[in-house]
Amino acid sequence: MRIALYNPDGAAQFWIDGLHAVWPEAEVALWSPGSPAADFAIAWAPPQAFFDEQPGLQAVFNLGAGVDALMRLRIPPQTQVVRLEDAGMAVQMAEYVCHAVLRHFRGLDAYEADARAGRWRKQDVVVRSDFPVGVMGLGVLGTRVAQALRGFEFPVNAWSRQSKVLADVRGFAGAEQLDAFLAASKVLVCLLPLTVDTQNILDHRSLSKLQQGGYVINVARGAHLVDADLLALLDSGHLAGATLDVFRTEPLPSEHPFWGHPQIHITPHISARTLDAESLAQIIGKLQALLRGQPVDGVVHRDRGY
Ligand code: NDP
Ligand code: OXD
Repeated sequence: MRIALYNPDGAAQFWIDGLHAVWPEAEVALWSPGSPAADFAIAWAPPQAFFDEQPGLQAVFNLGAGVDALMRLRIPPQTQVVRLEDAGMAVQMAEYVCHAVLRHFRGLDAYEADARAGRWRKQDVVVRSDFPVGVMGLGVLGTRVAQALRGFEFPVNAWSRQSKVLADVRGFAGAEQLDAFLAASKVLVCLLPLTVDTQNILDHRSLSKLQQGGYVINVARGAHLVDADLLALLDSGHLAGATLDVFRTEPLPSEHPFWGHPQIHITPHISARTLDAESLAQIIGKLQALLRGQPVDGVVHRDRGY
């Protein structure tokens, strides 16, 4: 068995050693143009040539949860695309989103500014019932985030493609319930996959539907958000702020107006990092199942794009 690696997050040797520990006879190597064709691949954002040169790939394991970069490529029809599910990312996403929500809800930025200025001042109390949080995407990560927010007793709404039931969370589904979901939410957390249906979904129309003083947390993909529309709604005062971890162009260009914006917090795509050990263990388990001819979770539906 030949396994091609492309752009593993950590050291390539970690992956080679880890795979050899289970399949000592396997040929595992970093791919570069002209490499021998492989049976399986473990890759993050490979170029088109990666697939063009490997027409017999049985499966590609995406080194991340989001497969939008792969879905832009022509992948051989028989190649199964398998993504990471959780693999240590869900708890990180819950930490990040809860931190952003709590920082805004408790006015901690204002307290930090006051502390720097040597000012002792209490903000008005905000009650949870005035702070409903809407989670777009109730998949592996969105579910964990919604549950973590419930742990802090926020009212939580969730929107998915198909209807889902999650304890103490108000569910909305499909395009026809999007406006009702937005109108019921003050804070919006985007955890959707990037697909033809979801690109630019955070635009002026949808963000205007959030409750007055709304707050946007985008931890999914930069192309979900129309940057100029967010800026316009911050200027108009309809939105109070945003926490953004993902951007249309990464790294965020130095001249971008998000940098230094007083109402926008920025992080460099770190809300949920890919963890080597967890990812290796999950991929080994899935590859063992595939080799036994068993079904595996996390196979991407190419027609819907996630
Ligand atoms: P899942 O595939 O498990 O969940 C996706 C959710 O989105 C599902 O609930 C799905 O609905 C819903 N959805 C998809 N399309 C639509 C639509 N058109 N309308 C309404 N709902 C829709 O993905 P994960 O939770 O694992 O990951 C979500 C995304 O998070 C990834 O695609 C990636 O882009 C991003 N991510 C970002 C990271 C970061 O560090 N910033 C790290 C990891 C992931 P249904 O349940 O009905 O199928
Ligand atoms: C992912 C990511 O999709 O890191 O896993 O963004």
